[in-house]
Amino acid sequence: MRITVLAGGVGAARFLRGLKAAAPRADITVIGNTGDDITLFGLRICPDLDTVMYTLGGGIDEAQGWGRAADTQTVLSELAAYGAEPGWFSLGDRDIATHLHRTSLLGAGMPLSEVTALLCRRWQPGVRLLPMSDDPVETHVVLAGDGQTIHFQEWWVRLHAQTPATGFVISGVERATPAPGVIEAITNADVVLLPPSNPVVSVGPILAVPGVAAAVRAKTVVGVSPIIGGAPVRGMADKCLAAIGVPTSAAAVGAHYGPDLLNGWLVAEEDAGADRDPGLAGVAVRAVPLLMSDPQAAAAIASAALNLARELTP
Ligand code: FO1
Repeated sequence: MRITVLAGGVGAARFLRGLKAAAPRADITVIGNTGDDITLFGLRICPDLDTVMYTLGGGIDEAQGWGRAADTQTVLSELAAYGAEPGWFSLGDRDIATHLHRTSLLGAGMPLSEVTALLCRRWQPGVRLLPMSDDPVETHVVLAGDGQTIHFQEWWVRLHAQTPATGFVISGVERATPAPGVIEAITNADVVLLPPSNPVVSVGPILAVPGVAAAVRAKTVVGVSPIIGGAPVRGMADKCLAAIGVPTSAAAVGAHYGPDLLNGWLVAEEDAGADRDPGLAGVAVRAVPLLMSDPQAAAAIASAALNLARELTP
């Protein structure tokens, strides 16, 4: 079975770990969001690609969900001693090695997709990990009030998404082309899965790459709600949804993707009533336990997504 997954960070990485366990023989391609990418201290940092790579490769800091296990912060504290900015983004020493290597390969002219494949040779994530595009794309946040625009990471990490936003600009996306293999992976997939990632700033930028949404719409697509009982399972998706005027509910997020894109939508048992939402007309809604409390729970969710996909495949 060929499965293609559009992935954000922590939620997607944990779902993918479950998917690998649920479908050990499947050929899995992961298309990672690069809208969160940022250049700091001269280093190109790709949080979502790294979170997937480290999680599936066994190197993730499990408690934090991002960054390397057992990392130290010697470099960061030396930078702080120089007063180097920004002081709000935390980088571990082991993690910095990834960014140094990536940045020097990019500087030598290697495209991000090749750099990612090279980094994955070490981590052996057991999936093919592709960035959504080799072109630089960055998500910026439009702040309420003066309409000032700041990088997504500054809003998320420094401001903890507490400063109200009125929207997001996915800078560079209209000129971006899908990375090599992205459209083929979607077109050749038996099923496309949307993990419980942030629909606005994780899956949204991938779908905004020209050609991606049209390719996805032609497939059997099953999504997993990142909202349980009116609250995000993790992170601050509620703040992102509020910024674009979408209520924080499983039904509203499903309707945001829409019946044109989604064939199946997995919601938590407490959200079973989502199937009556007019915005989900024509979408097969199934209610299952959705809390990814451990790898076994993640595997059960992935299994439910695959069963629904099989049911819906013509
Ligand atoms: N998240 C934080 O909340 N604070 C940090 O200092 C931070 C640093 C960081 C470094 C590398 C990396 O790969 C991820 C990092 N994250 C950090 C997570 C990241 O900001 C976001 O959670 C994602 O971009 C959203 O998916």
